[in-house]
Amino acid sequence: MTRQVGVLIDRKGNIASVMVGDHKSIFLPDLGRYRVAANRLRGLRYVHTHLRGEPLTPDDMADLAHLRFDVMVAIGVGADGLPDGAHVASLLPDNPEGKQWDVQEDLPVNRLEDDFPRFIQSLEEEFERTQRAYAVGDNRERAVLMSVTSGSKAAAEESLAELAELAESGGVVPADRIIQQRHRVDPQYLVGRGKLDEVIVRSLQVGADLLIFDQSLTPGQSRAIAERTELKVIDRTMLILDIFAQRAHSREGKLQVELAQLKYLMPYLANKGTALSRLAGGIGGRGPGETKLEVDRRRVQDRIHHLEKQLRNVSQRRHLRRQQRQRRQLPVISIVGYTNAGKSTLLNTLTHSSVLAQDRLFATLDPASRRLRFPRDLEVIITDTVGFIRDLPPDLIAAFQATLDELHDADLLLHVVDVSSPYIDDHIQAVETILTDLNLGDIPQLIVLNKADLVSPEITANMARLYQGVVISAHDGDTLSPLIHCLQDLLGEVITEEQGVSETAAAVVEP
Ligand SMILES: Nc1nc2c(ncn2[C@@H]2O[C@H](COP(=O)(O)OP(=O)(O)OP(=O)(O)O)[C@@H](O)[C@H]2O)c(=O)[nH]1
Ligand SMILES: [Mg+2]
Repeated sequence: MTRQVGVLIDRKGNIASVMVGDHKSIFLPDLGRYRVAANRLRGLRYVHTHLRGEPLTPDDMADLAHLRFDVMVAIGVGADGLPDGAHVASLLPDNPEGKQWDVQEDLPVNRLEDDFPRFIQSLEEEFERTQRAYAVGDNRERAVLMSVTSGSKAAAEESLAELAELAESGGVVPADRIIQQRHRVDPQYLVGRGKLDEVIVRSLQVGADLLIFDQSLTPGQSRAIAERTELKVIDRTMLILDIFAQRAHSREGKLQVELAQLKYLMPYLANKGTALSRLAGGIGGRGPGETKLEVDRRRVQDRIHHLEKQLRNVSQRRHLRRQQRQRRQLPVISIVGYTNAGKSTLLNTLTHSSVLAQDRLFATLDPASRRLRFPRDLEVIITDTVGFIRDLPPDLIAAFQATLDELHDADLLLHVVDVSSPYIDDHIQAVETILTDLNLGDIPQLIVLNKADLVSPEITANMARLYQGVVISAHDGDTLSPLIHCLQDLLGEVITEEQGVSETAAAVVEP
């Protein structure tokens, strides 16, 4: 007897499959027919023989994890062909030790007669009970966040913290975070296979069916990972695009987001794999205005052309509006800054208006302009626009060109910074980089250190010196007078400089 024999048994005790392998392993059949939600056990027990009495192998444990079997049993076969002891492993619900599975070795085979239905029922109940701890009061989707890095763990953690905020903003509960440090990424799965199996078990433990990578995935990787894990798989860019899709309200915003999404997703449409079809509808697959993302490549190409044409029209109209505004010669102040820094709040407090301000990333998508009259009888246009984030997807910048172009009209950029963020330097740097990329580096800029109420006065004083900024608390109108004074002075300079130019221009135009 030189071959292992295995059977798959369903919950009712029926044999679903019989497999014959070689002396040390068995090739498992495709379990596509037994697909279940990624946060459930498979409903199949896998019982197979081991010919040398060897314990469960790493391959056995990998199969247990990635196929989420109810239990994995290896029965030793004695020289007489009769069963020896059995090794039994099952996946564990969330536990303080962070264990993924439980193994019992050398059980007498007759002990296996124990009531399996009762065992599996209580195991499933325990899974449900512990999963509930991660469901935050509702049935929002839950996600495991994954980062693969060759850099420091601290940097990866910082980046995952932001990814968690993005997930929250997108309406997803970030249930757990996993980091893998490796020198070179795995070409197929980005992470090592063992780590990916750990992710599968973690998803089961926390009841997640979504896996979000902090790093960009190639279409091939996202397909391979989705196939192995049976999870929905998206990357940071897709998550940001999805948030934008949820927030787009204006016609222009919708056109821009759909264009960015289609351009980003285009390569994923090459093969109609499971990866994309699984996304249709849920997070990562939401189109603006609930248009389902088309899965047909050629039609997508047509749609991209159509959108580009419409956007050209929109931006022409926008251009006209801007010319009219320029004719009125009101100076323009544009508020820029990292997302969630408090830009919209500042606009609201300054102009007594009520544009949406929320504690979530990318609350603002559509730009808003308001008139603002200063005490010294100076009137300006002040605009609030979409927030920035590090590694803003290039397709998104390209698609938002029309919106961002408005910033070129600004006479002054108010760069709002959240002083209470531990990542203030990174945020300022990210904004500076984007401003330079957009050729806005030459516009006069004033750093506004916001949320001063959240840190001590000593810290804000230090920051003000370090960044040469004005300290405010955008919530509170009473804190804004230093900013208003500063703006009047700066604008006074800008305007006297500009008036020289526009007077000559006017002299030329007029007959
Ligand atoms: N404590 C405190 N919170 C503030 C202050 N200013 C804004 N916030 C809060 O910060 C959060 C983000 O404010 P928003 O004005 O929406 O920020 P934003 O920069 O427009 O953000 P996006 O549009 O998402 O890029 C909201 O919950 C505000 O209430 C402040 O001075 N102090
Ligand atoms: Mg805003």
